[in-house]
Amino acid sequence: MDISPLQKIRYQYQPKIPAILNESIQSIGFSEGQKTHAKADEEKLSALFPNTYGKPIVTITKGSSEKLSRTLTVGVILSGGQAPGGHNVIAGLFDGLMKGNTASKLIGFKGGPGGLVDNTFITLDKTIIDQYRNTGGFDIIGSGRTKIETPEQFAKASETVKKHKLDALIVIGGDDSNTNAALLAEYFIKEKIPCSVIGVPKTIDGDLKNEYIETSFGFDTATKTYAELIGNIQRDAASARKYWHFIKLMGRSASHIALECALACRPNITLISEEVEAKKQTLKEITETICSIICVRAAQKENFGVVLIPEGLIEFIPEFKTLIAALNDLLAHHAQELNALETADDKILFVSSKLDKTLSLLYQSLPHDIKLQLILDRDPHGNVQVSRIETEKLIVAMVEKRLAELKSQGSYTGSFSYQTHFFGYEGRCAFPSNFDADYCYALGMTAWALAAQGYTGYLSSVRNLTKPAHEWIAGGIPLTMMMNIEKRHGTEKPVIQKALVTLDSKPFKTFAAHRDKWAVTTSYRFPGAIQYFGPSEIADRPTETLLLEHS
Ligand code: FBP
Repeated sequence: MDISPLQKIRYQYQPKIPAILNESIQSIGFSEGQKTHAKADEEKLSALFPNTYGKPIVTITKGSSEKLSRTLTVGVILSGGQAPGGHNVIAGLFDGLMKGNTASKLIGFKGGPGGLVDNTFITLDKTIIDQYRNTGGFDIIGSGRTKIETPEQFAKASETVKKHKLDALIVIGGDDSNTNAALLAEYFIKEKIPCSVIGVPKTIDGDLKNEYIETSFGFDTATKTYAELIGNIQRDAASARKYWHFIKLMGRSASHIALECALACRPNITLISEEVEAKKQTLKEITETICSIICVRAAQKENFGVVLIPEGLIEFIPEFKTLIAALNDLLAHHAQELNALETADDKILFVSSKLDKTLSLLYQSLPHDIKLQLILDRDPHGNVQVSRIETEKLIVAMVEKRLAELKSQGSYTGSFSYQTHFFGYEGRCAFPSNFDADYCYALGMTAWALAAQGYTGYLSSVRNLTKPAHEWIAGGIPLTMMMNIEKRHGTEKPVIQKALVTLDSKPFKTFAAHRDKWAVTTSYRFPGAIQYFGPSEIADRPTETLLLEHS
């Protein structure tokens, strides 16, 4: 592998970790809290998870445990979308295993959960791990979105576990993948397979969080990467003064990424899906809001600006939510008929004929590309692939149309030229920021400690994250505590609840308090590139979201 100068220097970076994880193996112990409860659907969940429901929260403390020095064979899976820091989770896990007992072994299943089902793996030794320390990407073993759900898949996964005599399986994933981890933990106990399952909270979307999981890893680096790009575009917009830039940002459901970028960059307009849903805003109303700001700025001779659009927006606009739910049902029940149709127009016609009148009219009113994007296959977890729906173009089309009307009425005198962008994949494999490099390494080591102690059905947790790393608190949170029952593919399933942006949260309130000013005055901030070296207040600074949430 040809190595860039930055990569070479980053190899030498030693992640900062909670003080307890730096202790000698003889001084590490565990303390357990009260029995836990899910926030919703408690009865159904305790019936579905008779062995793992309600376990206590675990904190790693000073103490002792003979189990930590066990020789272990551990499997690891990277699951779902890439997020910066995944390699450091594996490095932390590996170093933890070696700290416990140098005879321990780490197996990496290739290509996500599918690798466990099919038993495709590599043994991860020091030589391999050292090539990936502090680097972005998931390429050490690859990732995938296979959902382990059929009895055959569970049986095959168990065969793999037995074949390798795995003591533990570490699932590095988002809400869906950790739901899988919870199901596997329960299944292994039921089948008397002595293998712990520990999850690690990953997703750039930032929606796998709660009181004990302060953030998912990757959110920090991804948002800083997007914020750099947005800042650059803002400077370009303010220099050229001729374009409105419409930027769609990743984040399948929650708008945490858009909100964080708004706080970091102060663009003119940021749409927050959760607010759109709460206020039941229609696409027409959203268009009207954007156009009114464009008009005010045009009157100031500022025919430029920046609009941030969360990629999940479309699912939160009430009329589209209903349409997407109907399309989901339709795709679940008529997939074969639809796939058999050859042309795009035939597919659109077929779908229109199956929808009720109101939804059919809405569907037909959409631009041709959006119609097709809305009926693309769902991912294996039943999610609409919002990264493939060009919401930014839909919004621009609506805005352009409305501005033309306003112009003809004499209430808009500006000129409207636009550019559209989508920032998503650009941020998912960046070199992890110091924050993510440290956090991920600590999460990996914590996963080792929990697994060595024999805990199962837990999510690795490192908190107190706005403090210096040595003050971080490591432990485990029962996965069932974060679950509820939701309808997926038309059937009720236990899933980890997504943490959406809440309108009474400090990050949202801070944004809401400033947005009117940011809309009309050009108040841009230019965050610049991620800094890996230099003063800690810059190089180790967490996100604005985390700082506000813990201020
Ligand atoms: P995870 O939830 O698996 O972390 O993935 C998040 C994400 O990056 C979303 O932001 C995006 O919508 C989606 O993955 C894209 O999926 P894919 O990588 O399959 O195109």
